[in-house]
Amino acid sequence: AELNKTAAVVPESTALVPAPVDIANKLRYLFGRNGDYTVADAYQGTSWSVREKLIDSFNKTHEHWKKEDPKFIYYLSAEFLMGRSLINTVYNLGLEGEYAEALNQLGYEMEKVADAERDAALGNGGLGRLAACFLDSMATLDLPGWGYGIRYKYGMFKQALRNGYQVELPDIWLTKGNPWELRRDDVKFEVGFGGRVERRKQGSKEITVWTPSEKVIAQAYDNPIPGFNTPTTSNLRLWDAVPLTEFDLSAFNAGDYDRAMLERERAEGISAVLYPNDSTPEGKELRLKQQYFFVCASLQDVLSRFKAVHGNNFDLLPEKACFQLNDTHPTIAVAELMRLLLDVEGLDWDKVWTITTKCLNYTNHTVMPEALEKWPVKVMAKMLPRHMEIIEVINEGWTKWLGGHLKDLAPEERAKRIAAMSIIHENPWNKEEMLVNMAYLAVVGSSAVNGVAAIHSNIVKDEILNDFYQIFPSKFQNKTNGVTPRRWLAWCNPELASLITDTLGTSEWINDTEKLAGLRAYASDKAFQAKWAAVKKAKKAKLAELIKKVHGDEVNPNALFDIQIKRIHEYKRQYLNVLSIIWRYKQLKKMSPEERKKAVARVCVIGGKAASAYDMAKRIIRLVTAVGDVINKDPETKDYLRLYFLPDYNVSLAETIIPAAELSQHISTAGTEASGTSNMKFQMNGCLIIGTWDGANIEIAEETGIDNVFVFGVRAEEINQLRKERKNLKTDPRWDELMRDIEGGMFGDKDYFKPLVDSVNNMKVGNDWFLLANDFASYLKAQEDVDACYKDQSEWLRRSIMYTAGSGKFSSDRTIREYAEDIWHVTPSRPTA
Ligand code: 7GP
Repeated sequence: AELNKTAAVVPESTALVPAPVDIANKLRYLFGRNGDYTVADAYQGTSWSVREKLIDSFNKTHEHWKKEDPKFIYYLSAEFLMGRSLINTVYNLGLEGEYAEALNQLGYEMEKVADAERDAALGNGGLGRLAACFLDSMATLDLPGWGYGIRYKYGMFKQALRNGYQVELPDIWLTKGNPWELRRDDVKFEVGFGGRVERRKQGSKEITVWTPSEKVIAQAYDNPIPGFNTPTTSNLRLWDAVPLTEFDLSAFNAGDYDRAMLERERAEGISAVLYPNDSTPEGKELRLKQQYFFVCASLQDVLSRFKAVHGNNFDLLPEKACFQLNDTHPTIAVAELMRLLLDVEGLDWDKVWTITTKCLNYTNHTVMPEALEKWPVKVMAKMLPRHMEIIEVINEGWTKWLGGHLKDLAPEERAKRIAAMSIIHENPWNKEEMLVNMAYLAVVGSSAVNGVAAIHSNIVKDEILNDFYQIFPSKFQNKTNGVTPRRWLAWCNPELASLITDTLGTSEWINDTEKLAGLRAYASDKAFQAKWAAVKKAKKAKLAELIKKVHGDEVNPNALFDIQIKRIHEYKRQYLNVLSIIWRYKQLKKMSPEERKKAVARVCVIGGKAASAYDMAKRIIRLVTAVGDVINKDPETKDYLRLYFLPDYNVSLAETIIPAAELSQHISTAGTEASGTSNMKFQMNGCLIIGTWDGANIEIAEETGIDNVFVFGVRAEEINQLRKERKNLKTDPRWDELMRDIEGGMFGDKDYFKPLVDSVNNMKVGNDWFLLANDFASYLKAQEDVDACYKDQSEWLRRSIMYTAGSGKFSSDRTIREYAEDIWHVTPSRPTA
């Protein structure tokens, strides 16, 4: 019988229970704890209490959106690097006073309690963290929108150091339960793989039937995303893979225990681990399986909600839903949306193609050629036979259309161009193998294609996808990245935030970062500079504490804190940084004690993970730790120079490091870093930048005033030519000396460092691909400029203030507004408070 739905009177929220009581209740009834709490308990009690407020807000928002039926943006991403949630949730919901007070009454400090939370590390680096910032901004701007991804059981590996070498440990993050998610037992979809495709007659029509050989269930988990200063709480829906049948009892009864467990293992394997790669794809079948798994579930989910309201009126779909493909990882969506509308809904090809291309858009996040995903046709045909057929038909239509479009070209030239733009093409390294080029599929199947900083979008147009740009110039756009000023300034640096608020007389800058420009008026004000310096000093003390905890060393709190944190990659050139540190060390060694006293003291910090299979990156980490081992112990220089590798760099560590940084390094070879986003976080926190003319550094320099930034190195336009000439480069004698030092065993581990030396050795054709030697001298010069500036503290502080003042553009609110207006055509819809 139907339940009497109107009989239940649901109280509107739990908000009436005082927070301290509620926390104690949660501990009592969820964990069986009665007093004698640990900090970890305090975290659990607080977060399960806050969760209820979050869910109230989430429910209200979604009731409102259900009623209004606005157009939605769905952000499809294999990665969401969310970090911790407690502080963000409490502050975004405006509950900080209430909960700080409650914890005080129980004898705890919010900051310490928050520290007990594990990071949700379902992403590798920039791309995944950008997705997390975007969700914060979408909710804050009241944009109807959800994220869709995978609920990995194990996220980004934990990095530890053993004897100075990276070791990878599993990230076991769900064992203590996750208060920030909500399992939706009513939301699950079947996802199939493999099997065969047949045509069958159905009346007068021929239909296509795909019978997968393997099926799993995608189980939805909702992760509410609270906006700031708004009643809106949106959603990140993550899929967990579970078996169709819970347990094969007959196999078990027949004594075959392994077979009884098999289906569960196979299913759970799909959402088990995040591929720990940044910029390089891991060409494994499981990865394609993961991609299809979450795309298939997400599209079915969206279509089922659409149909519940609009029935089969699919012409309306592009007015109600659009999807952003976060790099090529979700690109199978092109074929999957086609399949669902063709085979399941029975629409015809032309209509389906129009709908599909209207609904999808694609963002490119890297210029690294190895990261442009290509799947062997064989693999795709086996795992997704129907999708392979659809891609073949798309490609036939596309190449045929191209033929017409390029009819004025000479036949040979035309054939060449078509071959170069075909979605399915030969593997250049193995002519036997055919590949599906996912970036090409994404471009052909989308309405808009964008890069993530001005220079990068130009490289996308002029180089990476130039053929396509020539044909569809208006498809290509730029959307310069941004970061959320909530997490990356207001919440991670409350001291600076309150100084800014006091000075500007308003906290409106948290929603409108352009207001930070008001700080420019105070940049040279000595009294203000002193306050600004005091905040930086306090944040430096926190980082010094952390260094002490990890390495056992006290560092000079008056030294210049010089930071480089990001994934370890040859193109990001941590190696170049180390070389300049070695050079600095050698100079200090040569100085008299008197001379040394005049030198600018530096504490250098490097942090970042190397992909597990990236051998050269691991050697770079070992070089950092080896150099640190030598210089941190040297009694002559240790007051003037330190180098620490901080292991397990992640979102939470960044929240401690960035506010403390005085100089940050963004020194990629020009034209290689698509944008960078930590550069924006450092800028917001008043940290000066030493950097190349690359990615978003350029726009940051424009906003901050180029004279305030330490820019060095060759320009992107010169790179191709310089690479050709690299083997004839006359290297700087200082460079040669450093190469000999490392090769000669100055830091031990000679043999292990040999490939590193060889990788930038000018004697070998094609080496030093990232042109470290070319930029070395100008980098050292820029470092001298840094020292000179730091000696003039008032000038340094003026610049520091100018950085924060110039960071208005780099709020992800601005980025998201641009996506919403230029690509998504989604407008705000705010529930009433
Ligand atoms: C990164 C880019 O390297 C970085 O420059 C950019 O700021 C960030 O995306 C956000 O747009 N790319 C990745 O993290 C990545 O994995 C390969 O790219 C797909």
